[in-house]
Amino acid sequence: MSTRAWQDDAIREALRLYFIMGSNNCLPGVDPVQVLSEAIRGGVSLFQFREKGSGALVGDARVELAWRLRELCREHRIPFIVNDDVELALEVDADGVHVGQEDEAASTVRRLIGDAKLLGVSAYDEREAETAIRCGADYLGIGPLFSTRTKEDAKDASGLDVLTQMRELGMRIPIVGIGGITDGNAAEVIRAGADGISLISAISLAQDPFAASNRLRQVVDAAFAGM
Ligand code: TZP
Ligand code: MG
Repeated sequence: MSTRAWQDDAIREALRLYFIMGSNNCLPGVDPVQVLSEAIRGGVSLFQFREKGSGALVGDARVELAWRLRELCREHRIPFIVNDDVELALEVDADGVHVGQEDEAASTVRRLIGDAKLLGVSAYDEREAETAIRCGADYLGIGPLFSTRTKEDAKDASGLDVLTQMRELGMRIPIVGIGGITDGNAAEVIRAGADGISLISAISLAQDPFAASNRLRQVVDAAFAGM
């Protein structure tokens, strides 16, 4: 029997519109707290704090921003996940941790965070997905599905077949697609087998993050309603 606190159905629900952001993903001069606040109002269902890459905050400023975003999520009952930093996740009592293939091993992270917190793992293909599941992932982030300019070291876009194939292979774990997702391709991602879409720039760089997330949420909900 699993002692995991999170059930798959609750995870799937949370993955619907999964917003990822760090301060350096926002337009110049725009407050990330304001962006997340508007994005939640528009329909974001889960948030990941990813403060990395060029221009990212470090030290106390990074921790302070994590706290502010964490509190905002708590206020709105939105799960708050920290990218690739178990120590920070424990410090702010995040709901989970997300790691990529180059980060700390998923099995190590699971041991450190226990079964009460969510563990998300990025995977590019079926092989990485299988390993992540074995190492204790609660959900997978599959991508980049489409080309992205946000992640400096991103692999080539895989296209949607990887999602279809994972489902055909019988992988039932909650999955969120990532990489170059917009309101124009979000419905295809859902129809290919994802439980939700995760994205950065389609919301973080939008002139109106409320309108952008509201539109994305409508597209995702409509895609599920039509299946
Ligand atoms: N992992 C794979 S692609 C990506 C990450 C973090 C970046 C996604 O950003 P965008 O702006 O939604 O393409
Ligand atoms: Mg990473």
